[in-house]
Amino acid sequence: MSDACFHELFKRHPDNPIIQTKNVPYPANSVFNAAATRIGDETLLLMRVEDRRGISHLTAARSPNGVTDWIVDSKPTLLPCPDDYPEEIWGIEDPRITRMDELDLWAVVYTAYSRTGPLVSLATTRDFEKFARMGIIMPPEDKDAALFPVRFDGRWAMLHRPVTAFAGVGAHIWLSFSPDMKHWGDHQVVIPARKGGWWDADKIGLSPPPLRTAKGWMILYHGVRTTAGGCIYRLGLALLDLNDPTRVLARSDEWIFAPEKSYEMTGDVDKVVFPCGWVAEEDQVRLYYGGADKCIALATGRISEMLGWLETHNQQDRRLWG
Ligand code: BMA
Repeated sequence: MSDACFHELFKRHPDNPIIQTKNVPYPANSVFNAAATRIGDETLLLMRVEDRRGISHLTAARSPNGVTDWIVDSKPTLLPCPDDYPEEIWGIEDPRITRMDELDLWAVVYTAYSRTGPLVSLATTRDFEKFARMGIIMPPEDKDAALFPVRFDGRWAMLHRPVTAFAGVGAHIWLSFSPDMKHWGDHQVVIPARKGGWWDADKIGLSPPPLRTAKGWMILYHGVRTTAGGCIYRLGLALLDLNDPTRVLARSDEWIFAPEKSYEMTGDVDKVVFPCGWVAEEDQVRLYYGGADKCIALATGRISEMLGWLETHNQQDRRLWG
């Protein structure tokens, strides 16, 4: 299908990229892959900032409308703390924020870059100034994790992406449960990577946290296609049952968003769109994504259009997956 007849579900903001290294008030190599939430009337991004050694930390930016007038913290908001948390030796990356109304706090799940590979860590906060670290919650190699905002039969739930040979070759999206957010079990693959020529063959991962809709939990995930010219990070949709997120109600056949613009095609890592946050206001969603591991961009979509599109692009016949 040509671009001309593909109805874009997410429209890029004309002022993209909305945040670049020059907007960070201290020296940095890149700013990208930001988590997002609402805090009062403001939109808050918790951005991955890579310093000029190559080590990442997290810095908050706040905007009254989620589009312009960003005020970026004058210094790093959450730095790696390898003295107390040795797994953070090579930085902290790619956060996902979930608002936990029951606990009146935000949970921030992030990748800690340890000597033995990436793993999943958790911190909580009530103000994005002070954070309470809970340490490692998934051992290496694991990343692309986010919590659901509610419990299921009394247990918290988390999507994540371990790399293990357990479910065959490939990196798949798993679902795990916990009584306390610290101890996790009942692990299961919920969305496997497809194989062969698929856009999401062999390696996929959750992008922003699951988004509650009337028809199910909307999942936006990235698929990593390996080509002779390098990797391409594209995005697709899935829908999980509202009461039982182990049930996949729909999964898109085609990708819905792919690197096209110069700020997505060229950067520290070319051909990457990598969202870690979205903010919904009624039917509208603002999607914040990293462009080519260099900058932050914004695209907007409608939940009703995503749900409608999934109905006609639901591909669940596993025989075709490989
Ligand atoms: C993934 C993560 C992301 C990054 C992407 C493309 O594995 O490390 O932080 O944006 O690769 O380089």
